[in-house]
Amino acid sequence: RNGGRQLPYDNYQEIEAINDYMDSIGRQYPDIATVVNAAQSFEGRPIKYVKISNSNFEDESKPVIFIDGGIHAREWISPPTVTWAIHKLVEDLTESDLLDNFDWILLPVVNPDGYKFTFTNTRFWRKTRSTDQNVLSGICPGVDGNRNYDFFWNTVGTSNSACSDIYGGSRAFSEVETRVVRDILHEHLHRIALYITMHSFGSMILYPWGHDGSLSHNALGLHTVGIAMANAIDQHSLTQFPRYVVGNSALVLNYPTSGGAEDYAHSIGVPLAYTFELPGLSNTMQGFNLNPRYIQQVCNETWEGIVVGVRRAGDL
Ligand code: ING
Ligand code: ZN
Repeated sequence: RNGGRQLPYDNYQEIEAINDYMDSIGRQYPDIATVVNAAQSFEGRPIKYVKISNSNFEDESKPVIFIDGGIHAREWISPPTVTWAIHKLVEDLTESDLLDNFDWILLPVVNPDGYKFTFTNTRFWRKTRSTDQNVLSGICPGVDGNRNYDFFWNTVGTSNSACSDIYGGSRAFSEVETRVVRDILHEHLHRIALYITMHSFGSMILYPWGHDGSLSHNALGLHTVGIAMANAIDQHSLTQFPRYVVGNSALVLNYPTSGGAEDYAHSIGVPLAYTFELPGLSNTMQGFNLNPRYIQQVCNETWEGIVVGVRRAGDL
């Protein structure tokens, strides 16, 4: 199937393969899948996403589920969980309500420059690769995408120093990569029912507010749906994987952080906004190097969580 262009799930996925896969899906299933070249990254790579609908995405008749991955370059388990969602919806749909009742936007790699750099140069690179931030950026390129969103930007759990791994950038949305996510959120804001940004690692489902640890007006909904997703994942998981922990981002992490995607999405009105910290099976940097034998498992169990979250989102 798919002319040998299927993505691997027994090894990590290269950016070129992910982009080719999306293009191939768009060509093979034009009635369901539309590939959008949203922008070029700082280094000129396409930032692509897939819009999926079994009716007409543009008639705006259904709630939208928006999932992104790969904003942090080294978190290699994140993009495959998003490409797997594309696969399940477009190539292997077994539960038709997921397309009958929802439209989808799936963006596997927000930060293709950083992601590429982790394959070619520096395995544990986290940030983007932009160099126009300030005088230091020539020696210290890159901005932490998950500190670059415009909600309490540059206030806590972030850094002003371009050389820091949690550098928030010279201004909110300084990065074209985060602007792509921002623009998707705003374009479809009135009907985005659920937003998930995929990270690793730690086996956690985190919800706002991350910047101060307070609870939002929708904390009960966020917690209830978060628990339901975690239970579904745990039920389909392996004994050697930790059970998921669900809670407010600042409380679960033990530190507040500002300028994150999940806080931003919720602040502009997305009712259910989450950060998933996928499994890592380590307490060290080796958590980013989850053994590739587990990629398929993580994709499967994460998909089970997504399905439960989507159905709950539709009920609210
Ligand atoms: N962790 C997140 C980070 O950006 C996080 C933790 C979650 C911060 C939600 C803010 C909001 O630091 C990883 N692994 O990137
Ligand atoms: Zn991350």
